[in-house]
Amino acid sequence: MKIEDILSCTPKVLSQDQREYYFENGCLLLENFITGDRLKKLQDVTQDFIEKSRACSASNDMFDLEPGHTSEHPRVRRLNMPYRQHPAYWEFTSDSPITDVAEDLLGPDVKVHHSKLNFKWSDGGEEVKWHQDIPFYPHTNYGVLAIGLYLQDVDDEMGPMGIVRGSHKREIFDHYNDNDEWIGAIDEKHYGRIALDQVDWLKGPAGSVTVHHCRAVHGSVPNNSPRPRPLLINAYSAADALTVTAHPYPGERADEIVRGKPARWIGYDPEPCLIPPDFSKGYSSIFAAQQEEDIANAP
Ligand SMILES: O=C(O)CCC(=O)C(=O)O
Repeated sequence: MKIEDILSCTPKVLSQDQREYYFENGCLLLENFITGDRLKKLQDVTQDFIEKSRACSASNDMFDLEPGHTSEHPRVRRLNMPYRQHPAYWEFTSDSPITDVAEDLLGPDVKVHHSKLNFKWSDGGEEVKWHQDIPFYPHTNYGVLAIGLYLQDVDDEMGPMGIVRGSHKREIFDHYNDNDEWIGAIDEKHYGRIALDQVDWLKGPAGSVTVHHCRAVHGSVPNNSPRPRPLLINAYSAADALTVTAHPYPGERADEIVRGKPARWIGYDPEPCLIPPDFSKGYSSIFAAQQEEDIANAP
């Protein structure tokens, strides 16, 4: 849908100013947006998954673990596809105020693309290098975004999500290195073309929500604080934006309609998008790709 058509629909939860800020800057922060029992339930369920991770000694379909993870001192990088792991996550993804945010910014017909919970553990939880999301999952148009929920208070010391304002309107960068290997990040040699002096560092109390456009350049620094920084991310697309390459997390509820109805017509945007590796052969995570851990078998 065109931006003006989206803006002409009555919003569910955002003000018109917030929607306009998003379309202009490619990002948005909603402080204290999720509160009370809904937040507490997600915090409790997440704590149970951390306990469960103690039984794992290597990354698997559920957990992406940091190299230093042990049963005594868990260090979880990511819980993969949380909404497949527990109904509380699915309820949050499919029918909550963040689904309303997706609708206010994508239009009335919305699909969920995938979900992940990035922990960015305390005392060195890994950075996420500057990247754009859309090269990981190209769609026929750019009506695609990601919404993050901070499950704990997040300050500057904890590696909050940083988003380069306005970068969604500029170029899509290469995410391969000079050897044609997928690195899931923008090579430093291109940093001169990113406006790194225009970063919004999105932080706030537990329950604050971040939104970023699929073309927005974003990343986060390591977490050197003594507190983990769990960020529950759900990515959505407009119903008329169809995926054109293999889904990184195929299967249950990938690309399921969560608002409105399926599209009858495909929406196309004219600008080209980088093609990722063939993820039908397996996908591990952005962390593994960026740290060049599994580069041979993951993307
Ligand atoms: O967890 C973060 O700080 C950023 C996550 C992110 O950009 C991603 O997983 O694509």
